[in-house]
Amino acid sequence: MRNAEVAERLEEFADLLEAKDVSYKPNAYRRAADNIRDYPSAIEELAAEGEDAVGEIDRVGDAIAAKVVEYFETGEIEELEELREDLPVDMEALTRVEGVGPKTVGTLYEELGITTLDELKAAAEAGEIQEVKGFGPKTEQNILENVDFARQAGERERLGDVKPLADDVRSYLDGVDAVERAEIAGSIRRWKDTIGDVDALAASTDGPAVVDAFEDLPNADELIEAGDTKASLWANDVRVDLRVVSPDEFGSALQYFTGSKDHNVVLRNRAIDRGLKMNEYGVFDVSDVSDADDHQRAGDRVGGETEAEMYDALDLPVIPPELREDNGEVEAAANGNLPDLVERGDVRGDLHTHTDWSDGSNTVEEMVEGAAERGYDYHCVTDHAEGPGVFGDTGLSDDDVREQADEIESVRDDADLEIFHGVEANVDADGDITTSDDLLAELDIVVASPHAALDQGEATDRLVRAVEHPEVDVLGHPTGRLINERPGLDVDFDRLAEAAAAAGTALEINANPARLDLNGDAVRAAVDAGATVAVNTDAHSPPELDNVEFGVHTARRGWAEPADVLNARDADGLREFIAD
Ligand code: DGT
Ligand code: CA
Ligand code: CA
Ligand code: ZN
Repeated sequence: MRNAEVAERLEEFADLLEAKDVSYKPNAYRRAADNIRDYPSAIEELAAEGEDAVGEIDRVGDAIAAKVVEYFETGEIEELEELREDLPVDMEALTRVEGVGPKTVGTLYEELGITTLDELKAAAEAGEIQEVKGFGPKTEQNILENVDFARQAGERERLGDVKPLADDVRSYLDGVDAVERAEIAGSIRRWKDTIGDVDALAASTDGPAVVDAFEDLPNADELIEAGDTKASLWANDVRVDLRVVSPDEFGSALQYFTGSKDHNVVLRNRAIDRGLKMNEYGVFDVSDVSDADDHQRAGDRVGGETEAEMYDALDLPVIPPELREDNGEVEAAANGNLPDLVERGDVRGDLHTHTDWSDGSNTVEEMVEGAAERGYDYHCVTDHAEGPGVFGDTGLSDDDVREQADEIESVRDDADLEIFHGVEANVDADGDITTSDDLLAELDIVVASPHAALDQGEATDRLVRAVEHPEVDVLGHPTGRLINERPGLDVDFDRLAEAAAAAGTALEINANPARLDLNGDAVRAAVDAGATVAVNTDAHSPPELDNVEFGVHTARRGWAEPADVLNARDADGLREFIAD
């Protein structure tokens, strides 16, 4: 299916038109792009039938349908090529800077000839931007503050965007005859929130056969290189590296390529202290070997077929991949102090979810059913209360929330699990909660989240004030970050965690892969301070409840055990925590 590819072209078209100050048309292109992207069958097949068939898609008018057909017939859209020539800018990168939209890009190109992020940064540093009509020192300052973030964001992908591809690669390799075992290693196996590339590993005695099959990966766009036991390609704009290793070296390769690099350095030093040599081929006893450095495989092989053998040779238990970041995990393992990490099965319910009462897409009943299907003990309904940063009229008034309570009561009668009725209240720029205390006191559970003033930088006092509010039970997505889009609030997590622990308020790990907020490091600060965390999906539909997986692994990156996680408690335990 090439729907996403076509949608991207149309979106680029929309951006370029907007940059040239064309009104109305850009939105028509964007709506068409959305509907083509979501269309359940292949756009290239419709295009082969002609313009009328493409025009059957909702919101795709004659003009756009013609361009889609042109794209498949000629490989390009002439008008788009002309726009590109007229405005040769790196639109995708430039609009990644917060506050810079296509119009700004158009103006900065006209006035200053800016086409790239580097040029944008240089112009801001030279004070040229504030001289442009319609811009001022504040805009320039804003660009300076956000341009580096935008550059980093271009280098790494969100875990949630790459995980499905990685899963595809793994199951594809699993299905190749010559492959005995396949795994994804690297940062994906460690569940890092952003990903540089995908590291696939296959055990086989026939490298060339596996590499051949890998080149035919259905998601592959372009081959980068291929050898007998190694290959790299681009798939969905992500680089995928494959290494084929002999089955008896699979454990050592998996350990090595899982990383992190820093974790491996600590292990290798521990190996040296024990007269051992450790690398992707195994662990070797080199105490009687003089030229061990000259050979990858030297001395007596102690282990390497399994990952457990690698750690065992160093007198260590297997360290869970999420901990392998050189944050004291090797020392903890050596002392028998590794945490007994929380698992997905420990989670008994979601504390932060939405329904169609606010901006969710499903009814209370459907969401509750989704929770029941996932085997949960309880489910919390926490729709948006009106307040700063809550989009349009999606936020509920006090009256709406009270009306919703009646519906919840009726769903409760038939439900197989407990339902807690709550609200997602708003933390304003001063840390005050913008919903009345009266209403909050009537509800079972209160999640409070910052939705506005998310670019104000240092915000520890603000969030401390929110967690100290007597009615707040959970601080939702504390920093408000959106990975690769918005850095979010700058928070001293040690201080926030102490305040949360003292106030008996849980800190959310928002499991939406665009957020993962708190991140692993912040969870670690929470756990160390004795604060309680909650793994919530913020689901707006039943399938999104499955994002809990990303939250659980983020909790694990923060060394969280079940006892640290509020929604690993049973309903009584939860009630007890939120009662006071
Ligand atoms: P990424 O791709 O930037 O998200 O992060 P990783 O951790 O997947 O890093 P990557 O893809 O460069 O390499 C995969 C693993 O291979 C890495 O975590 C550890 C191992 N590795 C790669 N290069 C080296 C190296 O020079 N020394 C050591 N000790 N390990 C390495
Ligand atoms: Ca990688
Ligand atoms: Ca790599
Ligand atoms: Zn929410």
